[in-house]
Amino acid sequence: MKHLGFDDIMTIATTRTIRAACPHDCPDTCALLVTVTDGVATEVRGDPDHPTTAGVLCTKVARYTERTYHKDRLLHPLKRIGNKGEGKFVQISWDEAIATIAGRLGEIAARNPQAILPYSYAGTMGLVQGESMAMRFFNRIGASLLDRTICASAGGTGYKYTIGARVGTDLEQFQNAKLILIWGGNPIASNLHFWMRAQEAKRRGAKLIAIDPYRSLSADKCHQHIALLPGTDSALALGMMHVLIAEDLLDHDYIAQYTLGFEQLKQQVSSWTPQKTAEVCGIGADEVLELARSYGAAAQRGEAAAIRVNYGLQRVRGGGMAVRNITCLPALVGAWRHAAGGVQLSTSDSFPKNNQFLQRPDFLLKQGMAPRTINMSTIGDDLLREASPEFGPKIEALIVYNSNPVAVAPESGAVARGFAREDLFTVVLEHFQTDTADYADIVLPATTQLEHVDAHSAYGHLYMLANNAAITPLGEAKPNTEIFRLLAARMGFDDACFRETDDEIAAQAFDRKNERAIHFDWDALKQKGWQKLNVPDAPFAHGGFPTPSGKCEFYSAQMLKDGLDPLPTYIAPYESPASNPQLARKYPLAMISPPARNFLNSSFVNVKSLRDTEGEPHLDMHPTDAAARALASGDAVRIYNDRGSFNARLRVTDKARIGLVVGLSIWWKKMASDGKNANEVTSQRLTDMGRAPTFYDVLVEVEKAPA
Ligand SMILES: Nc1nc2c(c(=O)[nH]1)N[C@H]1C(S)=C(S)[C@@H](COP(=O)(O)OP(=O)(O)OC[C@H]3O[C@@H](n4cnc5c(=O)[nH]c(N)nc54)[C@H](O)[C@@H]3O)O[C@H]1N2
Ligand SMILES: Nc1nc2c(c(=O)[nH]1)N[C@H]1C(S)=C(S)[C@@H](COP(=O)(O)OP(=O)(O)OC[C@H]3O[C@@H](n4cnc5c(=O)[nH]c(N)nc54)[C@H](O)[C@@H]3O)O[C@H]1N2
Ligand code: SF4
Ligand SMILES: [Mo]
Repeated sequence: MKHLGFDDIMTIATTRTIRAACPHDCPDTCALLVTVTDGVATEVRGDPDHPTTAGVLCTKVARYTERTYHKDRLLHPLKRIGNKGEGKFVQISWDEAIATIAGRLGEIAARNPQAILPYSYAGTMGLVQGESMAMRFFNRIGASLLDRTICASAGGTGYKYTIGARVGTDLEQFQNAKLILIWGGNPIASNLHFWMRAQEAKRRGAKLIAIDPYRSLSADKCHQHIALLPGTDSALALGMMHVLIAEDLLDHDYIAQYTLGFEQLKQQVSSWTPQKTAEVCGIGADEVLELARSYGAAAQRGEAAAIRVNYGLQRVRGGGMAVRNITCLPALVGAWRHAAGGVQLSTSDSFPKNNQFLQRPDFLLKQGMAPRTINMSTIGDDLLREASPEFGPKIEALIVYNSNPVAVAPESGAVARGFAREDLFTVVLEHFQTDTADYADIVLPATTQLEHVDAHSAYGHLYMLANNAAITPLGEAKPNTEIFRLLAARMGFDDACFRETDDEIAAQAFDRKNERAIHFDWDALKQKGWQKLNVPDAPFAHGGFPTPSGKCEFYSAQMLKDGLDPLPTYIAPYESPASNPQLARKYPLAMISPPARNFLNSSFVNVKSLRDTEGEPHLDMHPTDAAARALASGDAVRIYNDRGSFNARLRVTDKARIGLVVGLSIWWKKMASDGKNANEVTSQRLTDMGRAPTFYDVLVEVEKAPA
């Protein structure tokens, strides 16, 4: 037998498995196992022991090493030498980058700190690499605040008025439901681990009903698909309530004990007959009737009737009201009595996050500062605004991290014009040279999830997770936290909180004084990877809604105070043939641009294998609409309205209902043949509540693209 010599030992690879968490803006927040061989991450797997991940990852994150080690990763700080948007940069040192930024921000802050604006969203959902050190820094400066509305605030607000907080059915219960309404969501693409539970429920005999204007991947696999017009969900819920009340499919005891305003609700929905509802929603009256009966009858039989309401339906003018109306349904039929009944929109508020510690809003108070708030969903217009008494100072500096606004924010034309302003100082912290990074004065290379530490909550399940760093940072990349630490030091902020390490921050991410996180221990979490919150199985089986009245509020006094109808009502879209016939004569087609399965918003578009699977930007159109325009599958088409236009390859398919076109998104503009994407035609108008964007409230016309 040969004995191993020194050289042999040196060549034996050392392989370790690191526990991590998926950082992406996805409800599933998977627990990951990262295989690291000789300091190189070679594989990312789903943790088989984590109950909701169950060893399964989506196609995107299964390729996370491809993204991490991508040849285009930003590895050094860069300074712009070309025009804004052109993408010409040269490498500079970290010292020069930090000195330049600190110098410029210091000079602006001395005049008016509110001329500085952070712009960030959920590129990483980590509590540490998200808004901890960054917000401490901006609060210390007294910069303008950012209203983070781009995704979920319409539905979140509607839900809170009714239920009190974003708390709902536990993901781990859905397999026990007998009826599941998949409402405005495409879980095969965007909520895979819920879909797995729904499939298990189906195997156990449950009925799945999709409510979606488009026959999405998921709708296609449900027992029934109700293809309503976009933006009409609040009407469908009103029609369902009408039928439930008219046919007495109610839980009178639950209503009496745990709800507020039933008599007013009854009055309010009396006019919403199946016929009227069907007209507004563009479906059959029988569909309304059957849907309500299926839902009510399941509850009457004592079966768990569950609703997974997602965000697709709230990206329209009445998006907040739509979610509010839908969340009234479970209380009417007593579905909350079952752990597997009720509704889930988001589980965010189940997590007692220690935001006071993480973000230090007290810096503002201590300095007597009350900065204005800028809405991220109107960044286009706001960047183009001059100083005024109502608006305050012109925005002079923009620091972008965890977001790609030039691709994702509505009405791209205006956004790009704003970013192109010569007198705007823009810093972008990124992994890649995105559409937004092309407009930066300084680009800073950020670490990915494999290279830094973080603590995670979730919005689709109830586990706290730890992300250990698996590898050392590539090139000169630094974690967001470290970048803001360096900036704070250079600007002379000597508060102790700017010296805390990522581990020290993570260790206090959740509030241990709150009983739901009483068992939170960072060291233990790092070892195990995940830990469930301490919460009951059925959140509202015995009422206890966190609303002002403690009840599920069919009538909301708070809504009245906020200038809204206190009762469920219908709010028509801004742009639809019914609500705006004049506009529809010019632009007759409704357009939606929901997520493509192989992208995560605009992340992963630059990962070739995933982009190849999506192919190129497509537009799905019903055969009738295509025939009317003499268009055929494979045609290059131009989609346009008064705000702008973009090109796509046409797919003629009855997946899109008549009158609807669908462009799965969000493409990097520079990876499309015409340098544009769907947000060229979306508008900056906001929803009824939550000041959110109306991405799916858009009318367009489509023609053959000029050769
Ligand atoms: N693969 C993948 N997964 C993702 C994302 C991604 O980009 N890619 N994005 C993540 C993020 S940030 C989010 S917020 C979620 C979003 O995911 P979801 O909450 O599922 O929402 P959307 O994908 O916007 O829309 C889902 C479905 O709603 C439908 N829809 C559009 N308008 C209406 C309407 O008016 N009424 C009804 N009933 N349905 C409508 C669309 O056709 C689509 O099939 O997914 C997350 N997961
Ligand atoms: N037309 C249309 N537009 C939409 C939507 C739609 O359905 N249709 N969906 C909307 C929704 S729901 C959302 S949530 C928004 C999403 O919009 P964004 O939040 O902007 O999401 P992404 O496009 O994924 O961009 C995130 C960026 O953050 C970067 N990033 C990730 N991790 C880190 C990190 O640790 N540090 C730094 N510095 N950067 C990091 C990524 O590289 C990526 O470029 O888009 C919205 N826009
Ligand atoms: S994107 Fe969603 S499904 Fe995919 S790994 Fe991350 S959390 Fe899981
Ligand atoms: Mo989102």
